[in-house]
Amino acid sequence: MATVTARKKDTIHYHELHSVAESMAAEVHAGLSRKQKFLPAKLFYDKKGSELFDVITRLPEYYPTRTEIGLLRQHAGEMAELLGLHGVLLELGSGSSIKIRLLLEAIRPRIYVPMDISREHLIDSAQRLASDYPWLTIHAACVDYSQPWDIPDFGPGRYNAFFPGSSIGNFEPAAALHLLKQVRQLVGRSGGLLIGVDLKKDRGILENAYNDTQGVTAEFNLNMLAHINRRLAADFDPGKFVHRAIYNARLGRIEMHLECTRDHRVRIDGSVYRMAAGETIHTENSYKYSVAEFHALAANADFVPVRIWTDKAGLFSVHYLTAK
Ligand code: AVJ
Repeated sequence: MATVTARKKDTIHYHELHSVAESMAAEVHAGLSRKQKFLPAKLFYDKKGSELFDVITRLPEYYPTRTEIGLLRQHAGEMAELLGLHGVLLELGSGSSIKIRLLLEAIRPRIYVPMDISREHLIDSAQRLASDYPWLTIHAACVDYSQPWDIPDFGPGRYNAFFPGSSIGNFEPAAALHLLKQVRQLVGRSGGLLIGVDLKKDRGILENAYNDTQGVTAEFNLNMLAHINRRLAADFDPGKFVHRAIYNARLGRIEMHLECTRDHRVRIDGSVYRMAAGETIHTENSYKYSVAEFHALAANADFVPVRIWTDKAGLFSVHYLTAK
């Protein structure tokens, strides 16, 4: 276990659980070798990408974040009763500081364990929380959810996981199930999961949320190429790509692509990939679930639904589930 000390007084415990860099090159090569080129969505989140995502969460078209925050604010008391006080709180994806602050203040956990793939973002936000909540012990863990991981034993007590933002939607259904099973292992037999899940709805609302008029989502999508250029000494020309986001109703998911506008050859440490004008790189899936669909998925991971909160317009859902 390593300890990272920030600007003197704010101390958090830091755990490096995966060497994220090693697998990155292999995944990029594998994805670009497919007929439909593909790059995993986790590659959005370098420092710049995490910052752009923060901006996305405040866009008028991007309803999920503000709707979920509204549900957390409105029902924090009831959530605290269900999750219990003074336990261990694990968070998958240390994303929005507003959401975690609402929950931390409501349930006052003994230990808070933020887990995220973006190391700098994880440490920055953990350190800010440490200075604002001196009563809280924080163990930040850098994790790649696509690989199995374990956390240190934090002693007895109730373990709850918080997985906000509908980030579960980034996983293929089979991988989502696998991840929920993993979370079920982490929280144990007396544990629970509070999870935000974006609901199926009208195509127009969905597509607008991923095609904002200010072009921030486009910038977020394109930034993945700059991230890969920097990390793998590649030479993508982001100027030869445009952002595309469409709802695939058959599969119940928003798909984001980077469409190549002119023939392009990209060199990535020794290998060359050719792209033709019109060809796309598929960069993200964001699956949407009906309540029934999500309950079925959770049941397969040995979770039982306890409570669900949704907004009046039926845009977004927050579920509390406990171990079966
Ligand atoms: C963080 C994965 C939930 O899918 O809505 C936002 C990411 N991508 N705009 C989502 C995202 C484009 C977001 N998740």
